[in-house]
Amino acid sequence: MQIEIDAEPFVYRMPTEHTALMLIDMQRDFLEPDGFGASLGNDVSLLRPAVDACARLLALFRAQGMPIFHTREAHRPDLGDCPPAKRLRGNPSLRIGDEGPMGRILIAGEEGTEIVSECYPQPGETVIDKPGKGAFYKTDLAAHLERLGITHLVVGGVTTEVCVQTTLREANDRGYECLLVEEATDSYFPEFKQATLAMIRAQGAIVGWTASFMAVEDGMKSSTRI
Ligand code: TIU
Repeated sequence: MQIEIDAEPFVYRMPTEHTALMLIDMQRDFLEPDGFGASLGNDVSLLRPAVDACARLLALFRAQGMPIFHTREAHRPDLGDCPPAKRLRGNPSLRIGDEGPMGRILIAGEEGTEIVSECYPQPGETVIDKPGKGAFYKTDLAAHLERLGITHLVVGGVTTEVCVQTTLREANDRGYECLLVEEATDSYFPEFKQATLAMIRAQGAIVGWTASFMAVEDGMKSSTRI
C-alpha cells in the first residue's frame, strides 16, 4: 500500500511494504550525562525531546509490523576499527575506549553504548553497530535493506548534523528515498538542527524530505482505515 505523508518540500509517497524505520544512535553515551556527548563538552539535555518522539515512532511502526533498524556508534574493544584520527582528535574529557562512569566510551557491550530504555530494540528488530558516523560505512546495513526490498527510510535519531545527516546522505547516494522526522532528531546545537533540516529538503529534496511526527502519524493511521 502506498500512503502519502504531508512533508516538505512536497508530499512523501511511502510504499509501506518497502519502508523501514531507522533510528540512529539513540544511545546512553549521547543522551545521558557522563557519556561521550558530555565528554565533548555538550549539554546532553538538548537531545531529550528526540527520545519521546523516537519512542512514538517505534510504537507506530511496531503496530504496523514494519521493519525497524537501530544503529549504535560502537567500536570493538581492541579499537581496531577506530582510526587514531577519530580517537585522538580534540580534547574530550574522555576519549573513545576510555573507562567512564557507564563503562568504556563507545565500546560494544558497555552500558553507555546501549540504546536508551525508551527506544530499546525488541526481538526481530535489527541492530547495526557502526564505527563511523554513517550507518553504511563498514556495516552490513545495505545487505539487510536489499534482502528486505527496502527502498524508503523513515529516519530519526541523534545528532542531526553528525550521524543522522551523514547516514541520510549515504542512503540518498545509494538510491533510498529518505524522510527525516523533525521532532525525532536533535542536535547539541539547535541552530545546526534547523540548518540540517533546511539543507536536506532544499533544492527539491536534494537529500530527502522532512515532516512532523503528526504528519507521519496521520499518514500511517489513514492507511489503516482504507
Ligand atoms: N558529537 C556528535 O554530535 N555526534 C556524534 O559523535 N555521533 C553521532 O551523532 N551519533
